[in-house]
Formats: sequence, C-alpha cells, structure tokens
Amino acid sequence: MRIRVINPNTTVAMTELAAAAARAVVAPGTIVEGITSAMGPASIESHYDEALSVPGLLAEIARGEADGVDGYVISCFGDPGLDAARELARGPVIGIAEAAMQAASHLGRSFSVVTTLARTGGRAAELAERYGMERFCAGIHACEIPVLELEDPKARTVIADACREAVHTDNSESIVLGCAGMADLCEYLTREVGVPVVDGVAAATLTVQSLVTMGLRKSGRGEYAAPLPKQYTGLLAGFFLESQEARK
Ligand code: 2AL
Repeated sequence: MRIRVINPNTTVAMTELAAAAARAVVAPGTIVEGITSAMGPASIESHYDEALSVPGLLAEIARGEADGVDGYVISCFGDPGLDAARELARGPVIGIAEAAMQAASHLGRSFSVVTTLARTGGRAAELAERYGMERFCAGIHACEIPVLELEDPKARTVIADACREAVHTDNSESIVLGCAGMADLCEYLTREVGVPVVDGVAAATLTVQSLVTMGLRKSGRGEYAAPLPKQYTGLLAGFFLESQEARK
C-alpha cells in the first residue's frame, strides 16, 4: 500500500521529518511518500497561513488520485482542508490532530495539547470540539516557538518544560504534540515527561494503514462525494473540475 504524508507547508525539511516518523511505524510493505506542497506558506501558524495552504494541499490530493495512492495524511496540526481533501480522495484522508487526539483518548482520561505559538491554540480547541474530544482535552499550552524554529537544538528542552507544566497544571494523563515538526521529539519527550506523548504523524499514518488494510475507503455517499464540476477562475483556474465520471 502507498500512503502519502502531505506537508501542507512548503518547507522540505519538515516533510522529511514527518515522513521519517511515518516510516518508523508502518508495516513492511507499506510505502510512505513524503510530499511537500508546491505552493503556499513556509509554515502554518495563523488562520491566514492555514487558508492559503489549502489549494496546494488539494492539488497534491488530486495528483495522488491520478497516481493511485491508497490514503493520505495531512501533516499539519490544524488539519487544513480535511473535508475538501476527503471529497477528492477515494481512500482515507486523516489529519494529524484528529488522529493524535483519538489515540490519546484511548490512553488516559485526559490529554493536554502542547503547541507552537499560543495563537494556534484556538484552532486546536475548535478541532477538539469538532472531533468530540473536549471531554478529554484538559488544556492547550504553547511553547511559543515558531514552527520553523523547532529545529533549533534548544527547542527540545523548552518543549519538555511546556509538557511537564501542562501535565501539572491540567492534571492530565497524556500529551498530544501540536505540530508535525515535533514528531522527532516524541521519544525524548516520553522519557522526559513520564506520560504517553502522542505524535499525530505516526498516529494518522497508522490509522490510514489500518483502514486500508481493513479494505475500508472513503464513503462516496453524501457529504464527501466528489464535488460538483464547475469552473474556477483567476489564480484557481487550474482547479477546474471535470465531470465526476471523467475523474473515476
Ligand atoms: C503546524 C504544523 O503541524 N505544521 C505547521 O506548519 N504548523 N502546527 C502548529 N501548531 O504550528
């Protein structure tokens, strides 16, 4: 099976980091392809960034469909474009926030999200609500490190401190990492913090792998059916959709 881990920001190093986290957990025979969006923001840490990341993500889903890919991971914690991506794909599309929160809900009664900048916390809260995870989400904490500075060797101790503080303040039982760029710190943080630490990239990749292994595909009935064909203009002219028949 082929799973594409799509990084909706345009930073190749982040794609490689996420693809490595995915490859570390998949079964033999599952091929993970890391894909960097060809257009959009270098990192996603505002609603503006998130909105402008969606066309590039959807272009990659369309390309994946043409290439016969089995399923996709949206490798950004805002789960940008998740519903739209599902409309385009035949296989499962899983966001790292939904997968991480759901995995954490199996591990304890409560989790804390540790994210990058505080301004991304509203989106995380909205997603917890959307996924029915508010009951488990005890708090959302920021380490105030911008996405592209997570690579700095000093970042790991700041994030570990934020995780310990979150567990203490929220009295929570696990941690959900709030950025794909934290995936490589999961083992280190688990050792440092002493509670399960969930990386959404690994969780989402294995969710896709499980669904495809079970022979389950996206439902084409109702809301996630292929979008109606219509003209798109201006910069989005390339997103013109042909008839659904032609795309099957
Ligand atoms: C993210 C993420 O996962 N990728 C990105 O560019 N921004 N999340 C975040 N909380 O900043």
